[in-house]
Amino acid sequence: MKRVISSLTLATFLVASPAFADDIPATLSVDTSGVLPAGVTVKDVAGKEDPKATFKVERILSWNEGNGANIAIFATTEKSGQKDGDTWTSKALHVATYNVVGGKYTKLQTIIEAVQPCNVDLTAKFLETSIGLTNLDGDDKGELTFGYVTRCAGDMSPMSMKVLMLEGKDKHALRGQSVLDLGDGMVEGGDYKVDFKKAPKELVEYAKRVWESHKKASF
Ligand SMILES: [Ca+2]
Repeated sequence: MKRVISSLTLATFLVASPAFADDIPATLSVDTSGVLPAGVTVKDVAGKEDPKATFKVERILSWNEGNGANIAIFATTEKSGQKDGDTWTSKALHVATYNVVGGKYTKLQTIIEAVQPCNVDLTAKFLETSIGLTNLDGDDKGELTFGYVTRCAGDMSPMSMKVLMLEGKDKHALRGQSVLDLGDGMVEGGDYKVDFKKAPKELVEYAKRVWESHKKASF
């Protein structure tokens, strides 16, 4: 009798869980070689190619979903110069997503977050452990989540912080400030606004958990 129940349970599980939707996160691979795919240019990712700036590919995520292969390129552009005796640095974060079919790259989304020339302390970085692929709503599209912080300030103040979730051509965001620990139990920042439009609630709940676990990011 026990064996029969086990078989029925397995059959029910297979019917209730479309293998494809469940498989999307499992197809994820990460490339940190720093090399752009042959079908993508620096201008595609960064919006322009500046010979005075250093363009760096941090990582490329690849996965399969309903429309075929998808990639997400995480990159930065950084530039420094001297003016009036000061060193000025600007830095931009880039995320570009593509659908790849038959070697042809079709752009889905471009995210650019730039910190303008800054002559004090500059921070602009992806929160590495926030980067992940899910399919929480079980459809045919993966959700790419990532957070980042930016700041140009010479004093102690919270950073601008965002947690974005990209699904195909949809973009959802939490936008606010990181938490700055002032000591003696005092904190500043940590608030955010939710811009998830009509996304299923499991998506925004996941993003909020990512926010909570990264809001104390260091400069
Ligand atoms: Ca999905």
